Amino acid sequence: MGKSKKIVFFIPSFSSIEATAPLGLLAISTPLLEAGYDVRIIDSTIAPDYKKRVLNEVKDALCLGISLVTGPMISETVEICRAIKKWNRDFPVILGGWHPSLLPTQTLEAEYVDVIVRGQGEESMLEIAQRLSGGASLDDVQGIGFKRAGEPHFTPERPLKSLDRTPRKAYELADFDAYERVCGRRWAMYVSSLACPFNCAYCTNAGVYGRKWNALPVEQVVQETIDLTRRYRLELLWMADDNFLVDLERALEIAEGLIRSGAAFKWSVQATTNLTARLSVEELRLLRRSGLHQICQGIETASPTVMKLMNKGFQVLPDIYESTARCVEAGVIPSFNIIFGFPGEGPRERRETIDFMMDVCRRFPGAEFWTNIFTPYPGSPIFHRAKEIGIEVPDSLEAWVDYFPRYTVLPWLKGKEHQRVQRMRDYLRIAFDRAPIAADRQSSVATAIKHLTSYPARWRLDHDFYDFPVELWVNRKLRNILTLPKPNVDAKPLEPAAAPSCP
Ligand code: B12
Ligand code: SF4
Repeated sequence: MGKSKKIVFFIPSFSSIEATAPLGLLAISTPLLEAGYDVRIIDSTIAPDYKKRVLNEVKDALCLGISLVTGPMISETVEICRAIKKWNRDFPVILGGWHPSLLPTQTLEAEYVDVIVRGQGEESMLEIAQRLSGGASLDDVQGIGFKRAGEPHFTPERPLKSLDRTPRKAYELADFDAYERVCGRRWAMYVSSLACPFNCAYCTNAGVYGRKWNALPVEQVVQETIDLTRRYRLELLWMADDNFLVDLERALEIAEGLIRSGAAFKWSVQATTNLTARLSVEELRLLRRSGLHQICQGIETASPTVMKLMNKGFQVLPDIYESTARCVEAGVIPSFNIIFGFPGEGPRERRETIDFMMDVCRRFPGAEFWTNIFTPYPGSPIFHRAKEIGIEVPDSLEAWVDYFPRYTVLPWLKGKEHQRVQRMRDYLRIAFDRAPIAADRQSSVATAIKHLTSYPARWRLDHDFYDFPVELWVNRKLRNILTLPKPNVDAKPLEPAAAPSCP
């Protein structure tokens, strides 16, 4: 009997209601589909009975592939791998994505992992499938690790391919109805460029995609995004590019192309503050007319000392004020990320950041901030100093399960001070309005209460006073009582359906 041409992919839940199709798996599916493989994707975010589904689908399959990043996704990964090996210890299990790419040796050491793929997976996964189909050795597949007689064996690195040389993503495998039921909004991610020329100390990107920014041609982006949004009736595209604005002219040409083609969807991008600051009001208006509604920018800190430690020398704070004013004038939401607790940040530096945030939000209603506590991810430049800064590096795949959020409590930010920062972040959440991608399921009463408590929250943030947090208590209670129920979600099995034609 010939080997099966069915490949099963699993993606563990991101534990996020900002649910949409997993691009990594859609990317590696295309070459397989083109080569005649039958691909099934099971996403635990939309399939509560994911374990049963996986075990059912693998029965007549060639192999199972799992996509994961560092953190909670590892929990379901291990659960599924163990279940597979209990059913059939010889069934091939392949792990790909950011975590296996950044920690290949340790990931492959797990007894239930047979193959790991480092970096881009389109060609590697196809070649693995072909070798498994033909019963051949994996020796000549670049960029992977596998076990031979139980011992880990790694092949030479696969050279990075520029984005324009990678295949389209198999969006037709995604069940957008199910994602919409979880998220309340119908949206997708799209990648128009790869890599980022900068090298922030906390960022893992250079470790996988290098620093050579490269992009798809303007015409392709315009045509694909319009086709995608019409075909799947998507209201929003979130560009997962690390730094969309590296080539300003290209960004403006995309906007012109979208307007010319009558695009009717919203889109948002991520870009550094210095590149956003190059846009004039007219250029921002052009982008707005094409549907751009938000530019997400990683300020991360407003302390010059911490900025230097983060290797963010390219960031100029006064420029951020000016570009925020221009964004607001043009109707594009300036959305900012902040990281608290980077090594070297003390109460004084933190205060500089809070003052900056409060000032920006007051001067430019509509600007929004999202805060995090620093987690040192493997592959980031600062991770090389993990031991020195007191981070205990997990010694097995499973030990990374709770790395995030465990390492939001840091050796230099713990106990009362950590509690204080968390409480301050809670006050920042209610002090100013922000709009998540997922539809707001709060009732109008809860929203009104949140709005009322925003005033005392601002006073507290101004005075650095977070004791007796009654407003937080009120908000939490109300959210529990008044938040509208989330629908029960289950997806139809994702089968390789023929892509519907564009209207
Ligand atoms: C979109 C995104 C999200 C979305 C995901 C939505 C969704 N439905 O997928 C959301 C907002 C939910 C999210 C959450 C988080 N994210 Co995120 N996210 C991204 C982002 C911007 C894009 C990912 C993407 O789709 N890329 C496009 C696809 C095509 O590329 P790819 O994923 O790299 O896939 C390729 C290869 O990796 C490989 N591959 C991938 N999977 C597989 C599987 C197999 C079997 C094989 C063979 C190959 C393979 O082949 C693919 C094609 O070449 C990346 C940054 C980036 N530049 O990629 C960060 C990133 C992946 N996220 C990251 C992090 C840290 C998080 C959070 C932990 C953040 C947080 N503190 O909350 C959470 C995770 C929470 C959790 N529960 O685990 C880190 C991961 C670092 C790490 N060491 O793992 C990244 C790299 C950002 C960064 N620069 O640090 N994220
Ligand atoms: S600008 Fe963003 S993507 Fe680029 S290195 Fe810094 S954090 Fe990473």
